[in-house]
Amino acid sequence: MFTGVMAVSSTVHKNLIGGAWVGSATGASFENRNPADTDDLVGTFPKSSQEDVDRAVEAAGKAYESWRLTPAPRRAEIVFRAGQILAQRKEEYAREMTREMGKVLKETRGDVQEAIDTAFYAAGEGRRLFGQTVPAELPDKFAMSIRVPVGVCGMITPWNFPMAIPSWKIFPAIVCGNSIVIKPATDTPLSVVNFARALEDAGLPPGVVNVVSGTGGSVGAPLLKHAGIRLISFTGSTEVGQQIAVECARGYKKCSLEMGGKNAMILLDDADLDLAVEAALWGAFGTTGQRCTATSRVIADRRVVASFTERMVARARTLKVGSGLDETVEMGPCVNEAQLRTVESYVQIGSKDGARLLTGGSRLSGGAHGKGWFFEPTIFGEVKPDMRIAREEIFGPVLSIIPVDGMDEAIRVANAVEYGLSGAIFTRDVNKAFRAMRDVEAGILYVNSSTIGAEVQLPFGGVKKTGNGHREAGTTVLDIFTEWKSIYVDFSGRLQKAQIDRAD
Ligand code: UN1
Repeated sequence: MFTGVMAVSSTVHKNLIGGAWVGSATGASFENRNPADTDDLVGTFPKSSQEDVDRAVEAAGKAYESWRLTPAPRRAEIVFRAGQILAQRKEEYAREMTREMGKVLKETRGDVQEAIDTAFYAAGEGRRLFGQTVPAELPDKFAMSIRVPVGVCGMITPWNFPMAIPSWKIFPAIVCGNSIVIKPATDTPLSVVNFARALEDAGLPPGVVNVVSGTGGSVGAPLLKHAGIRLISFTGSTEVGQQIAVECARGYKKCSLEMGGKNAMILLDDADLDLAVEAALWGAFGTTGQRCTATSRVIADRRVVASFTERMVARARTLKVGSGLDETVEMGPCVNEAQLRTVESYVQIGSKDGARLLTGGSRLSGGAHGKGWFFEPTIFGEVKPDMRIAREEIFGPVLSIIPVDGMDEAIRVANAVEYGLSGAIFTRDVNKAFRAMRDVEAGILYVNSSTIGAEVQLPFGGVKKTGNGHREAGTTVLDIFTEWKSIYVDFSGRLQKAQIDRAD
């Protein structure tokens, strides 16, 4: 349980390499501070480099030899136990997560819950991991496909879902028999350390999961280039994802990328407006807008745009912004100063491009906001589809309302961006709902609900510059973390030639 003492304590944290918690090879470390109160030092973490990465990859390679031979149901039982441990520690880990990255407690509890859900789902796969048996074209011959692990996997994870996203990758990866080196985001290493502790306490053998903290340049880059790494799994910006893809191509590594979004909620003239307002509020300002699934555009039919906008602005003004550790707060800070500056610059860009700033637009300082990176919930109206705020990912609490004439234009505008992660439509017309399901270019689509809040048992990912064709979660994640092997067993006792030995 949370105590007052924990809120002011800070700890020296270590890397996890080969089952031992160790400092960086150089002894260097970096600070992790609370974005709601920068006087609050959450802890220090190893500032690692090439040498630490080399050791971790070596440990992972060694562990892989026996882990890949451990029966998948046994591997999965450890994952199941880790899920149970996370459930016991949910409150503690949620509080530490809020303290290190700012989102409100009910959301960090949700983040840990998403990891628990993933554990239980992935654990079930330990007794499935289905392959196929198919008929062979020759007599006395058997044909089947099986899934085999990829090897040592490198993972580079973001700060906005500091435990859920590592869990999407790590749990299925280890059920499949891989071993891991993970570089957590520099803003949120503690949640990955906590996650690794749960795995350790669940009985995971040393070296199967290794944690190396540090920057993209000094840990991410060596990980990408390391010859011992067979796969890189990345969630983060589209720009960095592209660099990773290029580097993986050079090294012939398998690579799965989960990147940006510019998600639209389409609001038709028959929509339940009160419901749409609540959904847009949650989608745009939940996690301070820092989700790749965040609602950053509402594309509204002109017949309802005024009344939607009026209600939306009124509700946004009531949102309580502050420290996520305060249960009454609805929106926490931006994760760091750089993110806050990006949001500020997009507000300037939006105003300069001629959009109408309807509410927010400024940093909150003074009083309870004096020591954190707080920004007002911000809404722009009369946004045109070609404006930068309507096209570029902001990753902050900024919503653009784009008026359109009818459904055809709404879909055109929704699709006129480079991303395609999530989308939503609000309508009571089932025919229109099905058209949106078919025509919106996105990996996830919601009918009469917000663009955020995916469940772990369906594929998660997107099209265009959002992804590179892979899907995490669901059973599709197994295609990332296994390779297919096709097996032919000829029990005829003679050499049979496929395609050639036939009667005609
Ligand atoms: C992300 O923002 O990177 O669907 C992940 C959702 C969450 C996950 C978001 N379950 O919004």
